[in-house]
Amino acid sequence: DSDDITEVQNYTKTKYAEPNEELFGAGEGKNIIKIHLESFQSFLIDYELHGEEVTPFLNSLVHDEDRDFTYFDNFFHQTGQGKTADAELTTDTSLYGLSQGSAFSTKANNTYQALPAILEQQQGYTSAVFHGDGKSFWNRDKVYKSLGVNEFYYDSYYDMSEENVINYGLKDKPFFDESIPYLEEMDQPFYAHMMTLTHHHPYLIDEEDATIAPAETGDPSVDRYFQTARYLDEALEQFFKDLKEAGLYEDSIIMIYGDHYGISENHNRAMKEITGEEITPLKNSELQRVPFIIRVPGLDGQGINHEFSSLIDVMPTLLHLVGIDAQDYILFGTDMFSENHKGYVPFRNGDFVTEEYSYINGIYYDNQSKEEITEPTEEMSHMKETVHHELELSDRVLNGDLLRFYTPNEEWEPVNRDDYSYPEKKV
Ligand code: GP9
Ligand code: MN
Repeated sequence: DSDDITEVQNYTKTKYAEPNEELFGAGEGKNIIKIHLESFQSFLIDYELHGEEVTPFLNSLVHDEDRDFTYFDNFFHQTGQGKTADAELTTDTSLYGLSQGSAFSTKANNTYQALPAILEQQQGYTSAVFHGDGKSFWNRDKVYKSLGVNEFYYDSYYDMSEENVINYGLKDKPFFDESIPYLEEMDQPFYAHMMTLTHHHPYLIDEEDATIAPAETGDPSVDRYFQTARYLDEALEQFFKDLKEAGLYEDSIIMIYGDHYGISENHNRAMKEITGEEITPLKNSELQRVPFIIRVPGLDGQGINHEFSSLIDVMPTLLHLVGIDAQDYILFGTDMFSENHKGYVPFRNGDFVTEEYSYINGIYYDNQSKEEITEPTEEMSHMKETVHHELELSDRVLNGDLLRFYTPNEEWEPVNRDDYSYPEKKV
């Protein structure tokens, strides 16, 4: 009830990190193009296979001489069973996914105070999601109404003929290519969420799309993982060219993130070959890094930023960049550019990592020495309690539909689901 929301509110208010003054509002009025790299883990960045870079284009953004981009190399995903859907939920609401099942499936009709709705109400943004799969996968057509997503471009908006499709749906190259005209038509400023799909387990790829030989571990999905990553990298490079040609690049915040791991613990033998290291529980947690890369027009990038950060931090970071104070909202993350950003990363199962140490399966490890910490400090156990409390509060918000009882500010209007519909494309 409303007492519960007060407790949550007290917690998130205390956690709040005030914006970095230089960056607050630096992207005001700019389009936001948020690019979801399916199943993309950070170990792919700069990885060389057969003496070749796997993702030369992404690497060029990371090592950008012109310093347009900032790459967070200690950024983690926090998804649970909801996988992609959890990454969507977390980046658009700064809530954690549920410990079991997916909130997209079970909490579609909840009240949310999500990024699309806030951007529209506060700054007149139009929002859209682009994804080359059926509209009801992960219950998206229901959930997006609650998030306030104005338009949803799904399979019926794309040419789904056989040569364009593999695995779950549309290949990334035609996906980006066919999305450009829709982006051009959108009212600006817009918030566009581009969700790729080809780099998804079991990493199927047609021969003509494979431009790097598979790895040679003998584990087929690990071996192909590099081929679909290369394909995604090429698709992205072309998309950047097309955005520039359409005049949509310069004036847009471009944000790229990986949604979750692609190689599970079932592939530890092959991953030992790939990484040259035994996949211990600690090493596995290190592998939960996914890329976060961002460019804000008119602002110099920072090159590589080592701040420990995660999907939960995306929404407050974006809000501050466009000049909306995150303080009004119930958000569990903090602005990654803030001096007071909270650099601990809770995983959905209660494990967590910080810059110095990690807590995995009930054991604390020193990140440097990789050794078990046999006598954890009080600060460490306190951090564990904080993480567990935080996850529990987030669960309470979802399970109790608590945002019903919360009014962020005078301007806030609860989202009316009836205002949204995602009809098939008219032909
Ligand atoms: C399906 C896609 C995959 O549309 O988003 O979801 P995942 O299996 O990664 O959760
Ligand atoms: Mn996914």
